Amino acid sequence: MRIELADPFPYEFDIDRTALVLIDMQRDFIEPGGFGETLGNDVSLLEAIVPATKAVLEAWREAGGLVVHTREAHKADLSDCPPAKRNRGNPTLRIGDEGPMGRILVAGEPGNQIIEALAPVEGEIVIDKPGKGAFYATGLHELLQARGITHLLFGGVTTEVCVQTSMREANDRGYDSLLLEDCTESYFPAFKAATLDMVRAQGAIVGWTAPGAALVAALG
Ligand code: C5J
Repeated sequence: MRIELADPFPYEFDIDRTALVLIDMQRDFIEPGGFGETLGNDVSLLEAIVPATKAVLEAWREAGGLVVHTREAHKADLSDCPPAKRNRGNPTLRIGDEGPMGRILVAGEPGNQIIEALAPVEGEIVIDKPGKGAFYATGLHELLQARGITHLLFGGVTTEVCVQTSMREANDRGYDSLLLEDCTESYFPAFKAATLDMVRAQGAIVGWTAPGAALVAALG
């Protein structure tokens, strides 16, 4: 298959060797009343990508492609949360504190669940990741290698933090990665725009970008 509209040049992939990776589409980042909003962020920016992401997810499932969902999630005892991550800055709520939807970034809490519209179905991989990158301390690379995956299609939030970090990790591990432009978002639109530019600069130094509809069209 080929996404003609991909930037900076067409992207070719074999569906059997490609996974759709949706990064951290969890309630606390996206839903009104969650952790993201308590930090003063405009979560409507992130909510706005849900329809395009759902359309891609449904088309990808229909085509039989592998789906990976990630959540930024720590163990309840925070043994996998470095003090440097927990103590940075002067936020009103820290990782592990009780937030509006349960303990912040703790596995199993209501706010840590993937939003209902994109909820994983049986057979899909769900990765709880303690870092920003999906490959750090997760075993994701081994799971993908065991399935012969060579290409990754990324969506999710936030573009310049967990999505970009994961895509760079994937690049260093040899995957050809594409970021779905309207299936990713940041609380800071300028950071999203800069990330898309950085990814595809210098002849796709990190990977490609393309609109979700271009992927759906390629799937036929
Ligand atoms: C993610 C974050 N998922 N911004 N986390 O990007 O802290």
